Amino acid sequence: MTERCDLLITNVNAATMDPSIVGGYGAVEDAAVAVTGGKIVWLGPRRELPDCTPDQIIDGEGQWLTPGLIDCHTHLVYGGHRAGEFARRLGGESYEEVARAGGGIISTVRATRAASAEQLYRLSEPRLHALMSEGVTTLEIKSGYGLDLDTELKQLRTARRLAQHNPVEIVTSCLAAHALPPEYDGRADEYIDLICEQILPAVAREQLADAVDMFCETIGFTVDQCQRVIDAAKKLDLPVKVHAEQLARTGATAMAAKAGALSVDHIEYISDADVLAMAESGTVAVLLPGAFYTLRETQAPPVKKLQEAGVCIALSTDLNPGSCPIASLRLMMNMGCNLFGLTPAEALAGVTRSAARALGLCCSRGVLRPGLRADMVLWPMDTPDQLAYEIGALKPAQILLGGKDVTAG
Ligand code: DI6
Ligand code: FE
Repeated sequence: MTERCDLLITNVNAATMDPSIVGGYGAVEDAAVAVTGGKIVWLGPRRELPDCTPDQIIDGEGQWLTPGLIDCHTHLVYGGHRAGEFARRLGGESYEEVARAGGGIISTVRATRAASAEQLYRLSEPRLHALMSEGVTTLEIKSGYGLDLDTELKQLRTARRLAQHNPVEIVTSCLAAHALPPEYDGRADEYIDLICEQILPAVAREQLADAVDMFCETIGFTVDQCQRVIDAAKKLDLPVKVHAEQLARTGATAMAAKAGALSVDHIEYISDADVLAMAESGTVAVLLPGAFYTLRETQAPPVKKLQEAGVCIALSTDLNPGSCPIASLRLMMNMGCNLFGLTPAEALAGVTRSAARALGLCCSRGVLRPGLRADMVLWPMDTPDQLAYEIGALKPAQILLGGKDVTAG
């Protein structure tokens, strides 16, 4: 390869997360990485680097290089906050009781409907920056706090605008089937009509969503209602994701696996049969330890059974005002280990290659391999175990998005 390349990163230890390379991190020590046109064109031991003429060289000074982190499940765009509700739950009220008493998601819906698009943008950008400062280069943002046509569109447009004005990749999911809006009290099937006949077609026309999500739960929608949303999404050629078995077993995961969903998220209450169905369909398990922690849940998802069945396991923040007001993906790695028994390497896989798979993006990112995006983070650490082990002080030394330096000043 005598030709030039845009960038050469040398003198680094690469945690490629490539499952074809031996070891939990797919590590290549004393490596070099060549980048052209925003993509990795060569990666391997530095001593094997063929002649090349880079326009720019980064000396990694022996630091570790990982894929850019991916947060595959957030509700980052919303108005208001729910601090008062947090105090009520500490006082003994359950999440369901608060929701049934008109609080919960519906209180954030009121605040989000009342906020202008500009206000929503201003409220959401600091949450985005918090994740980016941790090395997040791709994230997913859901709607779901509008529950009417105009506000669902307002939320999704805000997410697209955040992507236009920040050096980060953002994909979106329409989660209009998040909760029943007060104006449809007792008329859930009619609200599902609105989603299938008006909201999803309008979202698709404006290409505002890359997937469709739904809350299939005792305080959300039934399997039959969610199946209708899945059918409508398929008609629009949009992939689906499901908030499933978070608070009880409902049959949501079985429905999602049968539909070939990209992912099922939460899944604390899934059965052994659900695990096999996910293994069969290739549906990714997205674990959300922050919501488990915040809701002081005690039933953990069956991680060992998922691993034994070969189900792909991702980790995410579920950043939202109610069940996880925590803008830290690194803390989720730590919680994934401490609360769900993952190893540090499995936690990093959960926020890189598995998270990419949960978004249908594994052909473009999540692993350091030739042909994939040069989304990479340089870390001043001795071992990648430190990413799940310590929270707060260990910050990225450099963040590259498509080979471009986007490290915040
Ligand atoms: N499950 C959750 O934990 C979040 N949404 C969902 O479907 C909670 C959202 C909120 O409480 O605002
Ligand atoms: Fe969620």
